[in-house]
Amino acid sequence: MAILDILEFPDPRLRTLAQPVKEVDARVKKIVEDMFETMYEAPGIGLAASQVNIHERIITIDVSEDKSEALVFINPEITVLDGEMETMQEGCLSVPGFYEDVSRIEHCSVKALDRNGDAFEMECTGLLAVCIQHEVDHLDGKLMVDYVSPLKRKRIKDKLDKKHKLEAREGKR
Ligand code: QAP
Ligand code: CO
Repeated sequence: MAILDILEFPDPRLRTLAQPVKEVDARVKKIVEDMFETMYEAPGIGLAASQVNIHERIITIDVSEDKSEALVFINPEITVLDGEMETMQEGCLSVPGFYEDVSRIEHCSVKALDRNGDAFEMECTGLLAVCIQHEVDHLDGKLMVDYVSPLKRKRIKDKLDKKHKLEAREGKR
């Protein structure tokens, strides 16, 4: 297993449209294992392959308190189950240190392949519903910051640009 580098906003690679996985083979299983290791180490509750510069439609999520509910969604497809919206403060490993209110569908269903390549469907509400929508956005090149005002987005960009310059000077990135 390996811990992967996480791309951070405003890295343009985060805007790449991820491609569907053709076959859930050993290569894909290795990506899933590395994504879990990276996500748990961060620590985070959700990670999309796009965030580790792998532009394939793979998501790992664990919203449990004790890292006991590892979920894998390969080629996920979301269907809306009712029109209710819910606003939640979200964070993102690609936008470290920032937490913003985002409004999303409260109740959805997700069809996907699991880590063995078997199809499943899951109804999602609450934090899981928010998280799966946040991660599918990543696969489509969309970020949490796209939901905030342009002024706020600019402030976040400027602060992260500064952080990245400091890290470059210290040889971290
Ligand atoms: C997406 O985000 C999410 O800023 C997953 O310094 C988050 O795991 C969906 C993290 C909240 C719904 C609600 C963020 C870790 C982790 C940071 C994450 C940070 C360290 C974010
Ligand atoms: Co994110």
